[in-house]
Amino acid sequence: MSLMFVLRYGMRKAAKMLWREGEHGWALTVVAGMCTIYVIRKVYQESRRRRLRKEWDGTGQDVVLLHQFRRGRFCPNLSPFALKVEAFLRLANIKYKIDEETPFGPKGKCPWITINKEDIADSEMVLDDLTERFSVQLDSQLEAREAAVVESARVCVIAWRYWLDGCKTFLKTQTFDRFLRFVFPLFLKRGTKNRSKEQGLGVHSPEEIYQICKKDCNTLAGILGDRPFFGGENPCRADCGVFGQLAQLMWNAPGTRYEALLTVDNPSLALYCFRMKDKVFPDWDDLLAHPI
Ligand SMILES: N[C@@H](CCC(=O)N[C@@H](CS)C(=O)NCC(=O)O)C(=O)O
Repeated sequence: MSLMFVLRYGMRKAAKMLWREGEHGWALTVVAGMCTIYVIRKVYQESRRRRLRKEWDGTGQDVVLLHQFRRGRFCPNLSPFALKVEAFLRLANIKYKIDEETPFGPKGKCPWITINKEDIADSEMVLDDLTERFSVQLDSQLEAREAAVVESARVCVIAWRYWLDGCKTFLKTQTFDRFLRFVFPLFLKRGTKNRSKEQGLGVHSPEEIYQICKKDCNTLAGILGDRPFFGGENPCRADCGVFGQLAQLMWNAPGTRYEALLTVDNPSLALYCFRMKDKVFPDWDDLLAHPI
């Protein structure tokens, strides 16, 4: 007796039983409805996955597809890591395109890239890969000790995130349609509170986070000194990471004491941000999203 026969026989028997017991008709309808929704959802997901894969893979040989959040109103990206990758692509003269439809990648984080049909997640791993793949020489002017000091600036991750203030600045600096503008505050506050605890920063009080951030800014200002860029006369790879972080304070925290950490307490860092903006993103204003 073949397996198919057993399955078909079992299914026919089960269907007969359910239909015979009329009072269970509604239950059958619900189950059948749920199964249909499940199948439609699966089919939709699969066809979307295939469509996207085709698009990503068709980006072009040696052209990077950078998957990131949509443009912000005052800064091209609210992800410091995405801004870092984009700055690197520009400094290294690597051709790239932007995808805003799928900002979260294989590791569940933004940004990530696709290059020559390969997906790479985590900004630092992206930069490692691209440096090797395209023989990028952004750090060639640095001596060993200088390179180590600059790297310490890069790992000095600024303790500010767009979700730290219950998403107030997030809503102010990003663009959404009316529906999302209404819905986001309802869900984001709670969601981001939990995420921030998992990430680590959320266990500190707002004052403690501010103090951590202040200390980091002072350290960065000390490392920069009176040089135009962390790499010296020209930006190096670490400048991309530092700029990605500082740009969030400079442009994505308007009117807050975090912005003042640069504009008032460490003007050398504010000037640095403008210098990087002019050098790497001369089209900054064109990239910005405008209120919907
Ligand atoms: N180490 C990662 C960090 C990326 C990251 O944390 N991205 C944030 C956006 S700024 C994110 O995707 N957060 C979403 C989440 O954690 O669920 C990198 O350098 O790319």
